[in-house]
Amino acid sequence: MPLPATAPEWDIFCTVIDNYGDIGVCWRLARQLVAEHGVKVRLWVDELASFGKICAQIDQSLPTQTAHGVEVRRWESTWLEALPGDVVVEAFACHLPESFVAAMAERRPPPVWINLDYLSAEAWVSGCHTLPSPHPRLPLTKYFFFPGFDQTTGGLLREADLERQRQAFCASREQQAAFWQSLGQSPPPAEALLVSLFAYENPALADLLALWAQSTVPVCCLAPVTRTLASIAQFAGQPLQAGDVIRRGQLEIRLLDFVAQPDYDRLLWSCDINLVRGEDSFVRAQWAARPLLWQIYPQADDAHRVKLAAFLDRYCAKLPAASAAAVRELHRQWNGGSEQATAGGRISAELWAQYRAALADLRGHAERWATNLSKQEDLCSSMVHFCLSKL
Ligand code: TRH
Repeated sequence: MPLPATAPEWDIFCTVIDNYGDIGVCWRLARQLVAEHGVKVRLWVDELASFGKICAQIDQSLPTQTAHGVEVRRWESTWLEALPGDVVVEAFACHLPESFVAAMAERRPPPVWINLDYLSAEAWVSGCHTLPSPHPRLPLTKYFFFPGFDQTTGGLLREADLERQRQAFCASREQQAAFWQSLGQSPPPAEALLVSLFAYENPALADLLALWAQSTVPVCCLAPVTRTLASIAQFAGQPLQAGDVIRRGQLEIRLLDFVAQPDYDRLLWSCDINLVRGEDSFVRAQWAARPLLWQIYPQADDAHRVKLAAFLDRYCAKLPAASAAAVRELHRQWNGGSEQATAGGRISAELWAQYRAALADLRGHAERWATNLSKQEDLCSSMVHFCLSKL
């Protein structure tokens, strides 16, 4: 479909609830719109501190700045008037300023208004993707846009060049060496099982660390400093910070500074197993085509358990039974262990051994999974095409 003669203008609104996922997704979408679709993007963000962690160029003191071709605006609590663009994306049902919505209604033609929702593998998503929701008073329609795992959804964020970049990195010792050097790290030992660790507080982490220390093969755990720091320090028996390296038995833990998004991809591409969380790192681990262990973002009403089950049903469908059982049980324990939200999971030596035995299967499976998913249109492109059809 041809693009309009002048670059379309999009406004993306993002509130940072906690963590990095909301801004992580919005920032990725914004960059891809600029780089691949010739869109002019204004990204409105209510908090720049988290943003600064995943993009070093962000200057938290500035109300307006440009990074990677994206105009970044601090979304102040007192809204200053602004003219809406051709498309307005409200990320994760963040509430748009009333006067901005009024300006949207006055614009001719009115902007295409999208609510970008959270990712879920549940079947109902297909039926809700692109559903219109007319505004109760104004001549505006909001459309629900759902990321997802099949063609009936909006797909997943994936840059056009991502797989080519991954393959080039995995084939190049020079690129890998330069990557470790850029992190201030020596390359991890070639014989070690490499694991990246990005998780929330998790009682089962103590089990994993102890099992890795007693492992028959060396394990090197690369852990950007985040909410797991206290558990790692407790395991080590000493206070820790980014840059520290500790060794216990067969386990070496390297605590890393939070890295920029593109470097986080390289970390995932480098590891044998990626422990990821939330939404965006979970998707990136799938594009890394390596086995993953997902800690889902916990929701008060336990809705996350249904989401986790829906994903595992899809992910395990084509795995041999024993490997599927190991993946399911490890995820169950890593996500609390029982149906009671307060219970903590436990990872036994037997469960870890079952998972290790499945690892070769899981590696091939992760590659096939990524290849299949990449046949689907990516989320950014499908959103652009949807908006063009409504403009
Ligand atoms: O930070 P998260 O836990 O975010 C969560 C989820 O998005 C959840 O759905 C949402 O409701 C909640 O926040 C409020 O996990 P997520 O989604 O993986 O986001 C992390 C981002 O940080 C992702 O874009 C990857 C990036 N990242 C880096 O850039 N560098 C790093 O070193 C690491 C570890 C992550």
